[in-house]
Amino acid sequence: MVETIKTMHHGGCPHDCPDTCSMVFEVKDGKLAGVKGNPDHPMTRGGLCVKLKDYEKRHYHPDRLLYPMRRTGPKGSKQFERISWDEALDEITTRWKTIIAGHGPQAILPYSYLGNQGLVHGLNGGDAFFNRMGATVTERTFCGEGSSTAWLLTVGPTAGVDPESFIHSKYIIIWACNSVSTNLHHWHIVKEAQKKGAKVVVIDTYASKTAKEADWHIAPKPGTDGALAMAMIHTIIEEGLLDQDYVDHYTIGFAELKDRASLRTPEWAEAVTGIPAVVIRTLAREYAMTQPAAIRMGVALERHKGGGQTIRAVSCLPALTGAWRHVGGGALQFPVWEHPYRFDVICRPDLIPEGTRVVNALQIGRALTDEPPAGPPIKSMMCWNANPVTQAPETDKIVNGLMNEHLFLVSAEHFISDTALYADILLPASMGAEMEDMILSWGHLYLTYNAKCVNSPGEAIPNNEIFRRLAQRMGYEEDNFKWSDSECLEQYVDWNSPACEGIDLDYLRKHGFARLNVGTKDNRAPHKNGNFPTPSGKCQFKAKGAVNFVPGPFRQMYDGFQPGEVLDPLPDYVPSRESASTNPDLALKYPLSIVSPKSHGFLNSCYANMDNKIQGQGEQFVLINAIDANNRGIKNGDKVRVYNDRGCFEGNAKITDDVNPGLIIATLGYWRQLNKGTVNSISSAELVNMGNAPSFSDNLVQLESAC
Ligand SMILES: Nc1nc2c(c(=O)[nH]1)N[C@H]1C(S)=C(S)[C@@H](COP(=O)(O)OP(=O)(O)OC[C@H]3O[C@@H](n4cnc5c(=O)[nH]c(N)nc54)[C@H](O)[C@@H]3O)O[C@H]1N2
Ligand SMILES: Nc1nc2c(c(=O)[nH]1)N[C@H]1C(S)=C(S)[C@@H](COP(=O)(O)OP(=O)(O)OC[C@H]3O[C@@H](n4cnc5c(=O)[nH]c(N)nc54)[C@H](O)[C@@H]3O)O[C@H]1N2
Ligand code: SF4
Ligand SMILES: [Mo]
Repeated sequence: MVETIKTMHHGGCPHDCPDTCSMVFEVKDGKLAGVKGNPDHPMTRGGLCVKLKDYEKRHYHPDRLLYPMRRTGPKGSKQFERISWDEALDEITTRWKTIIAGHGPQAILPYSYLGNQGLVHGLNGGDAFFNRMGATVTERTFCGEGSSTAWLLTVGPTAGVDPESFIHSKYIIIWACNSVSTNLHHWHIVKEAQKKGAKVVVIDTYASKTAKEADWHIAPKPGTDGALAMAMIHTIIEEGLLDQDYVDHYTIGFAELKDRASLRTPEWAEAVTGIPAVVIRTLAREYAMTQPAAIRMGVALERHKGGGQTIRAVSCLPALTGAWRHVGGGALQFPVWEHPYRFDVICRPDLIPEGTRVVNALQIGRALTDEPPAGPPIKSMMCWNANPVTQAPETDKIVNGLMNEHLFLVSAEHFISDTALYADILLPASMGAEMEDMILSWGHLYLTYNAKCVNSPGEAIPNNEIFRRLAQRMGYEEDNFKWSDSECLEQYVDWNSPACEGIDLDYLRKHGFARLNVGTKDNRAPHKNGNFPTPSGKCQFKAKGAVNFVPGPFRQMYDGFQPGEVLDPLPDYVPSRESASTNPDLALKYPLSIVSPKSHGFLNSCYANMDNKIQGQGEQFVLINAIDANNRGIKNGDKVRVYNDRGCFEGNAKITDDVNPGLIIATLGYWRQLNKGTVNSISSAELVNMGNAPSFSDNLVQLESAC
C-alpha cells in the first residue's frame, strides 16, 4: 500500500476562549486528519483542551450541515429540503428587498456573536453588510462588556499584567474564573508559580475544579464580591497597608475612596457575603503585603446587577497596594486592549444610518414577543456565529418569537443548532481548517494565524463568502464586500502600529503566531510609573462625570447611539436584583440562587451535540447541598426540575459540599433539543449596571423532584 503524505499547517482555535491556541493541522488525502497544540507557542505549549483535541471529528461529523436547505414542515419540526446556493440566496434577498420596500431596513435584525472569533469570518462580513443595509443594530453584550466599562473607567484600555508574567507572581487571586476548565493555558502558568512558592487564592461562589486546586478557596454568595472588595479596600486603608507613594503619584480620588470605604467594614461585608470578617482581613493583609500580587478577573464577576461596580472595586486594589510596580503584579482583565485590530474597518460602523435603533442581543426574546422595539416590526432575522436559544436568557420567549410564522429566519451554521431548528433557510458554513483567517485573541498578547488547508465538505462556504454573495445580490459596492480573505487580513490589522513592528502576514503565515511588541513576560510592568491610558493618565478611583456606554471592540459602533446614564463616580457594592434581602417576596417563592457557569467539556453550546463530548462531560447535573436536598426529599442522582416564573429545566441532582446551602450550580451548553429545557430557561434578561452585561448569576429558583 502506498503511504500518503501527511502535511502540517498552522491553525488557530476559532472558539470564544481566552486561550486562542495556536494549533497544528495535520492533513492527509485532502482531509483534516488530526490536530495538535503548537509546541512552540509559549501559552499553548503543545496541548489542546478536551473539546478540541479531536477537532477533525467535528469537521466530519455526520450531522454537519452540508447544503443550503429550505424549511418544509412547521417551524421547529426539523423538516428541511436541500436547495441550491442560488435558490437560497435568491430567496433570501428577494424576501429582504420586499421587507425593506414595505417596512424599511430596520425590519431586518442581524444576530451574531463570537461562535467564530476570526477577524474575517467571525467579526467581518456580517457587520459591514447589515450596517450597509441600515438594519437594526444588535448590541452584543454577552461577555465582559460590564467588566470592560469598569476597567476602562478605572485603568483605561491596557492589557494590564501579561498572563505569562504570572510566573513571577507571589500572590495570585483568581476571582470568579474557573481556569482549569475555561483558561487552561493560563492555569499551567499559575501552577508553575504555585510550585515556585506563590499562594493561589480562588474566590468562587462554589468549589469549582479550579477552587479545588487552590491553596485557599473563598466562597462568597453570588453577586456579593463588590462587598468583599470594598472591605478589602477598607482594611488596606485602615491598617496602613497601602503604598502611599504610589497612591499619591499615580491615582486620583483617594480621599473620596477612603471616605466611601470607611463604612464598608469587614463586619458589614461578612453579613453580605457570608465570609467571616477575620477571613476578609487576612485576605486583605496577605494580598497587600505579598508582592508581586496579581488578580485574574473572570467574566462571571460582572454577572449580577452590581457587576460593573464590582469590577471597579477590584480594579482599584493593585493601585492601592502598588502591585503595579512589579513584573507579575497588577490585574488581568482582557489583554485584547493592546491588540491593533482595526474594528472600524472590519465592522464599518460609519455605514450605520444616523438614528438606527438598537436591540440588545440578550433581550432578543422580549424584542420578538412582548416588548417589541419602537419602529418597524421585526420581519426577518439572520443568525450566524451564535445560538441564542441555548445561550441567551429567557429562552421560552426566544422560542415563542422564533415560532412566529411572520418572522423570516436565516441561519448560517455548522449544525442544526437549537436556534437553526427554527430557520426558514439554512446555510452551511465552513469550519476552522477550511478557511484562512486570523483569530482575535482576548486572553493573551499573541497574534494568531489560521491557514486554509482543506476544502469544505459538501457545499459549505465561509461566512465571509456568504456575505460577499449576499452583498453582490443586494447591490452593495463597498470595498469590504470585494476584498478576498487575504486582502481582508491586510486591512484588518494596523500592521504599522508599534505593537506590530517586525510582524507582517508573511511572518504569520510562516510561524503561525507572533508576540506583539508590548514588552516581555520578564520585563513588562506597564504601570510601574502610572502611565494609565485614562483621560487623567492615572488610575481613577474616582471617575467624575462618567456615563454608561458600551465598550469593547464594538465601541465605535455605539458611541453616539447610547449616551447612557451618569455613573456613580466611586466604586461600591450594589446588591443583586434577585436575593432574599433585595426581593424577599420572590425569595419566599424561589429560595435558591443559581449560577450557570461553563461546562468543562463543551464550548458554550458547541460540542454539546457530540456523543463523545456528552459522555466526557456527563448529562446535565444540578449541584445541591445536602441541607437543601433533604428539605426537598431529593436523593443523589434524582431527576430534578429547576424552575421560576421564566421557565424550567431538568437535571440530575448531585448532592455535594461543593456548594453552600441556598445555592445550586448547573453548567451551561446542553442542547434544548436533547434535554428538557436548559439553564437559560430560568435566566433573566435584565442587564447589569454597566455595559448592558448579562445577569446570569442573579437569578432565584425553586427545585423539586421531577419524578
Ligand atoms: N470549557 C469551556 N471553556 C470556556 C467556555 C466554555 O463554554 N467551556 N467558554 C469561554 C467563554 S465564552 C468565556 S466568556 C470564558 C469564561 O470563563 P470564566 O470567566 O471562567 O466563566 P464561568 O465559567 O462562567 O465562571 C467562572 C466561575 O465564576 C463563578 N461565579 C459565578 N458567579 C460568581 C459570583 O458572583 N462571584 C464569584 N466569586 N464567583 C462566581 C462560577 O461558579 C465559575 O466557577 O470561558 C471560555 N472558555
Ligand atoms: N446561563 C449562561 N448563559 C450564558 C453564559 C453563561 O455563563 N451562563 N455565557 C455567555 C457567554 S460568556 C457567551 S460568550 C455567550 C456565547 O453565546 P454564543 O456565541 O451564542 O454561543 P455558542 O454556543 O458558541 O454559539 C455559537 C454558534 O455559532 C456556530 N458557529 C461556530 N463557528 C461558525 C462559523 O464559522 N460560521 C457560522 N455561521 N456559525 C458558526 C456554532 O455552531 C454555534 O451554534 O453565551 C452566554 N450565555
Ligand atoms: S477551546 Fe480554548 S483551550 Fe481549547 S483549543 Fe480552543 S483556545 Fe485552546
Ligand atoms: Mo464569553
